[in-house]
Amino acid sequence: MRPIARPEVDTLVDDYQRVGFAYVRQLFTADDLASLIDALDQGGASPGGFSVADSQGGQQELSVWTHLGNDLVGRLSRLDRIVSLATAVVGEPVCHWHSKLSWKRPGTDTLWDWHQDYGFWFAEGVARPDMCTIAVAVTPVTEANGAMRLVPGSQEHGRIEVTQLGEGQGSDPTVVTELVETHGTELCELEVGDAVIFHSNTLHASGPNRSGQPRTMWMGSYNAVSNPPAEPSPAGRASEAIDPLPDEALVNGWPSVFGETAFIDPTEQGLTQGYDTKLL
Ligand SMILES: O=C(O)CCC(=O)C(=O)O
Repeated sequence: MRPIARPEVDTLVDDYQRVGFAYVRQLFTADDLASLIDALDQGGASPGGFSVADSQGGQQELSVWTHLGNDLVGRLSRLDRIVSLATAVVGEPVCHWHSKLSWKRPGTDTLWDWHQDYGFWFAEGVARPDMCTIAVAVTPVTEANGAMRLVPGSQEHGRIEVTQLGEGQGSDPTVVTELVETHGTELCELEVGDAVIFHSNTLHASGPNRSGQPRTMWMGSYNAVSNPPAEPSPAGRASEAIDPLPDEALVNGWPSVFGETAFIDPTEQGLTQGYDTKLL
């Protein structure tokens, strides 16, 4: 794993504050992620998966977990290089909110409607949007296979109301249209191991996978320690600052890839967030 030097982090924090997101190219190499890549059934469902409806009648697939075990995915969310980036952009020690895999099978028409993550997290009683997500490409992520689009500067708008969009959920479309027209959008294409870190109020969306290859991203979300949800979370979200693991913990010594991970069942745990949700 390449070293991440202070000037790179400073530039990243500047970008994040200015436009609401920043890239870290080759945060991991494909070799660093090889065991995770091998463990995923790239053409089909990932472990613990469920789907949420989108506005066009599609079902967007993902797996989510909050408890971090000693397995590979439990360690990934606690790695020093991840936690230190989240801490740098949030500006204080962070706790783990949740981690997920978000994937699009080859030739599927599902999409993520325009939304801010904080729109949903606010509904769990979190007072401030001092939260971020780090997305890492597990496959190449391209326009053809459904890369995210982000709206630069949208984090400055503040929270937008979440509204029903067909069977799905997303940010109020009137505000989205205005922000897309005034700020434009940026396509977020990633090579395997590249990362993008984005603010919880940054508007984002992604389109269908029209390619013959799957599109998979790991996403870790983090919250400022001083910003806990109002009620104890039904998902068991953490409230203590993460004690980071050395980066080598990703490649050495873990007992399994997913063996200690308890995947969230959103229907059982009251976390459907208004989406029409199905277990896979
Ligand atoms: O996977 C994607 O394209 C976006 C996922 C996303 O926006 C989310 O999980 O909130």
